[in-house]
Amino acid sequence: MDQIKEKAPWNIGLLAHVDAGKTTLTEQMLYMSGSVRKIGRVDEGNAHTDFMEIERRRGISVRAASAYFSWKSQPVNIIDTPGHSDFSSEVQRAIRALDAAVLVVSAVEGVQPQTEVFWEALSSSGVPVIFFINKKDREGADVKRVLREIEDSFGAVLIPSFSKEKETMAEILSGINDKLLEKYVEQGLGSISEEELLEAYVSSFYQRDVFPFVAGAALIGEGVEELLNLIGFLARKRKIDDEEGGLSAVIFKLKHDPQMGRVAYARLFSGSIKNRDLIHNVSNGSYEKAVQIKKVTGAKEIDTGKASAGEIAAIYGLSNSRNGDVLGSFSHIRNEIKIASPTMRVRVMPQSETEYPALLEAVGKLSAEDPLIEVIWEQSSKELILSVTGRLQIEVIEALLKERYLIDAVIGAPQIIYKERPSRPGSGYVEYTMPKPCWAILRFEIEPLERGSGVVFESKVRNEKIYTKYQAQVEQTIPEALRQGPKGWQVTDLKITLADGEHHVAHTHPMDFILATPMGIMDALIKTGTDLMEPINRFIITYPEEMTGKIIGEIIGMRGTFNSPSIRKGTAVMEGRYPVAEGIDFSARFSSITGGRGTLNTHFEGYDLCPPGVGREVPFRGISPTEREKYILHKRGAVL
Ligand SMILES: Nc1nc2c(ncn2[C@@H]2O[C@H](COP(=O)(O)OP(=O)(O)OP(=O)(O)O)[C@@H](O)[C@H]2O)c(=O)[nH]1
Ligand SMILES: [Mg+2]
Repeated sequence: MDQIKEKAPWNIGLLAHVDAGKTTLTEQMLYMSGSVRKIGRVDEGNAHTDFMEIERRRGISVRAASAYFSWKSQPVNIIDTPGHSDFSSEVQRAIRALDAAVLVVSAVEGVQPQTEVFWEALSSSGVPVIFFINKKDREGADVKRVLREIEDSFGAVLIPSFSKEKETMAEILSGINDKLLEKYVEQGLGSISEEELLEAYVSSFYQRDVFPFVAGAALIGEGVEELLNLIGFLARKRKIDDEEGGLSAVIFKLKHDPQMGRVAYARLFSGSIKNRDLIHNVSNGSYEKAVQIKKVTGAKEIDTGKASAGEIAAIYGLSNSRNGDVLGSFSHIRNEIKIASPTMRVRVMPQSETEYPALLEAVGKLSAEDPLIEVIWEQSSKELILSVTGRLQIEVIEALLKERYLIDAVIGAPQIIYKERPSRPGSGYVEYTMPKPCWAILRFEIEPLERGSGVVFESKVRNEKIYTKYQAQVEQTIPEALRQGPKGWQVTDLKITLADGEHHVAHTHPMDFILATPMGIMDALIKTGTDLMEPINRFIITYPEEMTGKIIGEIIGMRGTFNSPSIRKGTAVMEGRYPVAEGIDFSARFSSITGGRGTLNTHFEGYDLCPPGVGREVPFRGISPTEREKYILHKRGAVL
């Protein structure tokens, strides 16, 4: 039994800023471990984990791709994630399925804003991290400087991989491990056995007290064997998942098979599943039967009919499940740390009206694979709208529609997704007692919160006035109620307090509070008024020093702000932020200004208030709670 458990694959993810070398490193690991016979190259469009047509064409990863290898008989499942911020949702989901992560940092460019974002997400999720300092072979590489940068920016205690000398290990580890320190100080280095050192190394790694690092150059295979040995060593010592408990699993990849339909790849953290089990999708509340279960070991899917904790299962038959959904229970699954957000939307049209059903089905599948692509069907104007994270994602959607579904879609110009925030504190009231039979009375107080706070809910009402079960319904309906504010956009960064209200023992129907909540919230939002907020990107750029004037002009022109650039050997490095609305084409303009001699890294930072005159309102989609009678009839199902 122990033997089998030990053989469960370690699930590791490669994370980094764009172009750091994740795919190249993955390729090397697959090659050195004998998993692939011929080494592929990103630059030649034949890397194994960049298998999509567009990835090969552009030389950039778009989707998280998993591959498999075995190192010294330790199976490892490796997820190569994309670094471009348009695809951060892939990283966001992958993090939940990982045992550990390799954070790749370029020895030339060093820590980038994207590195910081991923580091924070991994830290909040409690994922152990190995650093791989890549591109040591390139001119301007400085491993020591980058290691210092990591220590300074992240406050991380770095430790060489275990092959390095014992004294360094003992010194670093005794700084963390009290038992070891005592022995080291009192009895000296000689008294510490290799075994004790190994044990301290492993436990400190899993507790995120130390972060092993390896430096190398993936392109020429330098440092890759050292990394493999480290991975193999740490993987063997991992803690075994809980097989006896109830099912707790997370879907981290979703595929559409032409014959078999939707296939969900789930990492099981607890419990087990077998063919024909009725599986509870706790993210959407549905129950679905698993038609077939295969155990995934790398490229092979073995038709075992069952899978258990620690393993990856390909589950067939979950046609309602989406990527990122949790199965069984949330108990063993990390919260999803939000690092991606759709900031734009585009209209998508087929060449002819008759293709709408096929287009709708295709975008529905894309949205299930990446739930951040929201599909909005505007019944009144017959418009199909998708929310997207950026220009590159639009390009990918266009390509996928063409390649996979043979649909030549016309994609409109991107429009910014704004948000709303209450302008001031205020309150709203709804008395839903007519037309009978119904009874739900609610009074809400709302107040704006700092940007980035999200939505906070609190209730001050006792159970005698509104039963707890109804209050739970109110809370569950809040996201729905905030989907569209008075200006047509999602409302956020506010606190909602359920201040007062009442149910009626005889007249209240089960759905009354669900129906009333949006009316009460909208009443409050109209009274307080709302301010528009716009998405902001952070950027870090490098460019030849003499172009500083031009670059600054460009950034000011986009309502951007920046820190004064630092200059290293004629190359300027500048950080700052700009509104997404003004920077939709920044990447293209930047490369034309610098003539391709610069680098640009951007990522979504958050929403900030629009300056006066900026932003736009959109009409309410569907029936607004402000049209009281129509809304009530509609919600009660009387209006088609
Ligand atoms: N000189 C040098 N070049 C490297 C090394 N590793 C990767 N590269 C090059 O860097 C570029 C980007 O490599 P990728 O492996 O695609 O980087 P990535 O992190 O997967 O990029 P995204 O998936 O797009 O985020 C390619 O041109 C590689 O050939 C290295 O160790 N040395
Ligand atoms: Mg890649």
